[in-house]
Amino acid sequence: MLELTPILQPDEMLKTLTLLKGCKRIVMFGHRGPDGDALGSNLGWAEYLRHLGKQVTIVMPDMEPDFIKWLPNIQYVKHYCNDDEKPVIRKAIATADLLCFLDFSQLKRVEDSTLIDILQKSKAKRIIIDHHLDPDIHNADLVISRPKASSTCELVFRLIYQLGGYDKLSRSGACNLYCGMMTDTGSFAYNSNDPEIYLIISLLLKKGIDKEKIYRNVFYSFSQNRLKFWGFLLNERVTFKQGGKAAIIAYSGEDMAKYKFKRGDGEGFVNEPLKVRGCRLSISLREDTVQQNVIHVSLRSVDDIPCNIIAKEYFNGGGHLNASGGELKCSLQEAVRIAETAIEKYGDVL
Ligand SMILES: [Mn+2]
Repeated sequence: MLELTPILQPDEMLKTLTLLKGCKRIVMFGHRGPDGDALGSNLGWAEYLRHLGKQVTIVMPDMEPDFIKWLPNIQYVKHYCNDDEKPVIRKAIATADLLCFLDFSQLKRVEDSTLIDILQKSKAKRIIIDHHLDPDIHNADLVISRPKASSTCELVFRLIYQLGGYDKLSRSGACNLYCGMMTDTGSFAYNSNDPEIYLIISLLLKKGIDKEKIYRNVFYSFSQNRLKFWGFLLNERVTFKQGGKAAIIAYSGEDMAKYKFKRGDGEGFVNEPLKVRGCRLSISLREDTVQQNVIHVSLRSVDDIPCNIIAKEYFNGGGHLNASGGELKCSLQEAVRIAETAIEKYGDVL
């Protein structure tokens, strides 16, 4: 019979229990551009902490995309980008005795200098729970970093389970955790070969979640504009390189305006070129809709092609082996040239 391997070593368990015991007011954070995993893990962990009698505030630097707006209890999430919510958030941080950073390895990922400043000044203890590489270990009292895990939601489930909180986990909490595991693995298409993941899923299903509905909510929720935008990108904005082994996607603010682009409309498109037989690396370059000369970069690969190393070397970024991101401060044309150089340099391993 398959059993869930404990996530915490005995010394980590002791540390976790001590930190949780010693706090009353907790503020939790997800990264900028929150995705299913960032929100799901925060909402799931918050539910557990509330069961322990803690006062919890969840803060996201900016708004979530439409395809995860339906998550249970998302209405309680605060957004630092909203001026009228800033005072509440600042007060919560000022009085907090514990800060939790989930799906979030580095403080700088908040990307707001005032917020970073407030966080750095806070005397509260800190916990990082994450599956990205290179966690900011010097800035935390406890780091639960598992880069091989499918998602932070998986880590949060394992934590709750080991801490004895599974019985009290609600259907809403289970739904949040399932959603993050599903979105971070492309619905269990990648990064999900660990058999224990399916044990976790069965434990979540026992809570009464409807995984088919969760799937439809996330993946079958395109607007007509978004579907047509994807058609446009496929036709006009994908270029294959190295005999089809790599692809570059590049689209401008003008392209987006034409299709009434909304946040999240480009999400997942970077995977499309990998559907072509033989294509092993895909690089997406998207102009920022507000700032000039800012290009958002997204990379996906298969097998052992190291997206994270390419992202670090060429795109001021990083991430996982097969899924990474970065950012360039240049024109879209210049970004395309950089992507071409990167693909050429890695041509031998493609
Ligand atoms: Mn994640």
